[in-house]
Amino acid sequence: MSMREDLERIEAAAKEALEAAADGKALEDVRVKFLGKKGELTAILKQMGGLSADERPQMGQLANKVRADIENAVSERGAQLKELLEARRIKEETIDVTMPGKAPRVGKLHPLNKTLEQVEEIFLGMGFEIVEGPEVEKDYYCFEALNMPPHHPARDTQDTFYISDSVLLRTQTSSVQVRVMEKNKPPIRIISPGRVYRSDTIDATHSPLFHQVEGLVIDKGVTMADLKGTLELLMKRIYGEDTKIRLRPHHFPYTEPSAEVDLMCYNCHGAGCPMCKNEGYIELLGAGMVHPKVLENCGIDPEIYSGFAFGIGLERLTMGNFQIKDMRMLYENDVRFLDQF
Ligand code: 2NL
Repeated sequence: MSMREDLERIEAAAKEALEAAADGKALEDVRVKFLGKKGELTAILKQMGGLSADERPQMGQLANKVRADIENAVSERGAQLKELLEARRIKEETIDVTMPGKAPRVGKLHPLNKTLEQVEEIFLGMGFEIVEGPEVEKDYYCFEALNMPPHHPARDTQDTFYISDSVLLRTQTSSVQVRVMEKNKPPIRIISPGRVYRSDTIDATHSPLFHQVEGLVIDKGVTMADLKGTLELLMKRIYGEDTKIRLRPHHFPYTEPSAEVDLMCYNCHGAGCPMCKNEGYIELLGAGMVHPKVLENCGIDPEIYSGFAFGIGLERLTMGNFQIKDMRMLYENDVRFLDQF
């Protein structure tokens, strides 16, 4: 076969191979195969020495043309591939904006947190601060400072989770307020929301873990009227402006006098109905004037200062607010239930 035929065959083969090259890697392989140092064209050129003197320049010229042609074809195919691949990529990445979307599931606040936020908002509006403290507490802050000495029935192992003789899960958030009184001078205006623990058997109105919002106001000249006004405002904001409250005498070791506070039945507005067992009122919380001994224990002079305190069960408030009949629903995390609030 003549060299001319060889060169023409190489050019045709190169063009065919370029046509078949489908990506950058294949294109480069073709380039090396035909134009590289160990490529087919180089192999032919090495045979130039065996040609006659008048054939040599002709073949040289033809070889150069073939090389230039193949080089052009390589870069042309390169540009073509680039466009082709880009077009394919764009096609593959096309998003159909008319397809229906996947609606994200949006969570919502738990009814307990909803009520708590509402209560916090109301007290912040009255100039109270929100204070939190430890759930694992010293006996002193939970009982002793609150006028409940070692053998007081309220600290019975029956309803208290002890961790050691002097450390326990707090049974009320009063412990937080004792800590505040120890460290601060009056005036004090705080609420302390949080989890509390008592060894109760679970039923529709009891749980060993529940939530409290306690409140404390200490200043000169604070009276029971301030207590009643504050609680009345709270309940009017939550249950409506026509809501009334009622105070009944009670006993707590840490307040004197003490009262249980009833809420006008939100179902019958005081007329009497099955909801309030014909009472017209529903028991809601405990409160009273801070016992002088408690003030003394916390370094506050009861001859100069007085104050009121109250403890609200957040569960009970929430159940009343949203008409929930069974407390257990608040802990079961059944989305069908929680979705309703
Ligand atoms: C209830 C009633 C109450 C208090 C909590 C309190 C706090 C301090 C001093 C005095 Cl630092 N009292 N808190 C007062 C009266 C009642 O809770 O039914 N708890 C379950």
